[in-house]
Amino acid sequence: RNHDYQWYYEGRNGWWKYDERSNCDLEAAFVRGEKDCKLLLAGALYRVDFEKNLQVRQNDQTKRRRVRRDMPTLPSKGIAGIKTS
Ligand code: V3L
Repeated sequence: RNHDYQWYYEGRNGWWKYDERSNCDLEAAFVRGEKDCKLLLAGALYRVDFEKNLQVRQNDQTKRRRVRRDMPTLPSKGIAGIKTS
């Protein structure tokens, strides 16, 4: 359940953590050396491209956010749109 790494996506002025399930899926795909990972997020299908470090919405490819894999202690806005602290 706990990981050495956390995946983040870009918000307006900071980074959001992915929810735990998505984080597990991303990390597993990444360590397997896959080039991307498909995720269902807030009701829409997205693709996270590990080569470009981008999250792209599949039904509107103009909807793009930067992603990063970093320490779980990186300052963040919260988890999957839920603000913390
Ligand atoms: N996990 C959860 N929700 C997401 C994700 C994700 N990985 N990606 C997009 N959404 P788009 P501020 C985000 C949501 O990229 O104030 C945040 O989680 C996204 O939510 O255009 O700008 C916040 O809830 C957005 O509501 O396809 O930092 C919210 O934005 C919707 O999917 C505001 O964050 C469309 O995103």
